[in-house]
Amino acid sequence: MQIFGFPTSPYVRKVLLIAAEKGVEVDLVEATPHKPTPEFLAASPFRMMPAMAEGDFTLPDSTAIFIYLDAKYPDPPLLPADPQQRGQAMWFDEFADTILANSARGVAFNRYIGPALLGLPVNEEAAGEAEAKALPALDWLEEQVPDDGWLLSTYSLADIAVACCLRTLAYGLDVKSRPKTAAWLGRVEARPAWIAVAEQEAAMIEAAKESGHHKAG
Ligand SMILES: N[C@@H](CCC(=O)N[C@@H](CS)C(=O)NCC(=O)O)C(=O)O
Repeated sequence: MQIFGFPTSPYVRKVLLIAAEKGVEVDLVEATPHKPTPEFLAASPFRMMPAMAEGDFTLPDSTAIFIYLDAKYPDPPLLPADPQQRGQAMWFDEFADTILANSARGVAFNRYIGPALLGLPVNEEAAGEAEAKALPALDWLEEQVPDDGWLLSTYSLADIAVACCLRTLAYGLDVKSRPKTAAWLGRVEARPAWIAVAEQEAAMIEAAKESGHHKAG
C-alpha cells in the first residue's frame, strides 16, 4: 500500500501508525500539497495529505483511511466493541483532528518546521496564538487520561489520533508538563509501532534538512 505525505503531519503519522499496528506494509511516498505529483493528486483531489493507494483503489483523509484499514485488516481491532466507547473513540479522533491538530500545526510550523525545513523565520506571534488555543485542549485532555492503560478500554484510534497531535505539538511545546498525559504518552511511545514510525520520521526530517528538498506541511 502506498501512503502519500510527510510524517510531521499528525494525520499522516496517524495513518502510518494504524498500518504499523496492523502489520500492513506501507510504502511512504513523500508528497507535498504545494507541489503535488500526478499520483498524489489522483489519490487526493484537494491536495491534502495523507492519501493512500492500494492497487486501483485510492482514498484521502486519515479517518477515511482508518475506516478502510480497520475493515480490511481487522486484527488487531483499533475501535472498542462497546457502542459507547466506539462513539467516544470517534470523538477523540475528531478532537485530535480539529481542535488539537489546528493548534499543534500552528505551534510546530512557526517554531520548528518552518525554520528547520523550509528556511522560514521563527514566527513567535503566530506560534503564541496557536499555543493559547492548545493549552485549554491539553488541560481537558489531562482530565480524560486514566491513571493507567489507554484512553478507552483497549488501545485504539483514540490513543493514536491524540498522541499523533501531541507529537506534532512537541516540536514547539513541552507536552509532558501534565503528569497523567505524560505517563500515558510514555506508554504510547513505548509501543513497537510507535518506535518504528518515530524512527522513520526522524530519518526523513534529517534527509529533508540535508537535501534542501523540504516537503513538510
Ligand atoms: N481531515 C484531513 C486533514 C488533512 C490535512 O489537513 N492535511 C494537511 C497537512 S497536516 C494538508 O495537507 N494541508 C494542505 C492544505 O491545506 O492545502 C485528514 O484527516 O487527513
